[in-house]
Amino acid sequence: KTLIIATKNQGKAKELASIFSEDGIEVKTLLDYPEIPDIVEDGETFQENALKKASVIAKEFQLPVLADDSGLIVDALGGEPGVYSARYAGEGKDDQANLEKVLLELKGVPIDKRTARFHCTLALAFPTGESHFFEGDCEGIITEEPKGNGGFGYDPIFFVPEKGVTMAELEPVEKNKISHRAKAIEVLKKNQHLLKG
Ligand code: ITT
Ligand code: NA
Repeated sequence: KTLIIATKNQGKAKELASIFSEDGIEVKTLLDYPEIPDIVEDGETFQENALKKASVIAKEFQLPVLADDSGLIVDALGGEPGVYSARYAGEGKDDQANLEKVLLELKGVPIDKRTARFHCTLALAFPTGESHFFEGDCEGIITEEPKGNGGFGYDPIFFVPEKGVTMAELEPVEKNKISHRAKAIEVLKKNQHLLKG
């Protein structure tokens, strides 16, 4: 059984493949179809962007398609970078530049005001136009320095209180138990019937 996921993000693709493999579901992503052009993410919400990615590819493949729109929400920054998480430091800048910008913006902000959460919206779209959303969050604190080499994106500056380490210091299997992405997939798995047929 194969599920197509409309992502070109290496880190996401790896985590999604690992989580779905527990249920014997094989994942294909847009990394397997390099000829497909980038989808412009101009929505103002995670749902808008996730739905756009999923529905464009569902129409293209004439199959059900899942998409993941996610990001880091920092309370002291009024919710930024939020839906702009992938391009916070500017178009074409990498994950390192994005996390450095968050650290710079938070310079001098005390630990108790550095609360944040990762959010994940999954959209499941069908060629008919039918669609469903599944969401997950993971609470944390933004550190003052990056730590750890695991995961991707903002993981090195995201401290997970119940684990006592950053998301990037967790083993992949540990991250995949507690992450926003894992939680959103848990909700999807409670609606397994949507994946049948
Ligand atoms: P696709 O649209 O191709 O899926 P993307 O990287 O553009 O890939 P988003 O638009 O959803 O994805 O942006 C999400 C950004 O939020 C991503 O680039 C990371 O910087 C960050 N992010 C999402 N999930 C994360 C995680 O588990 N750990 C760390 N950072 C994460
Ligand atoms: Na994107």
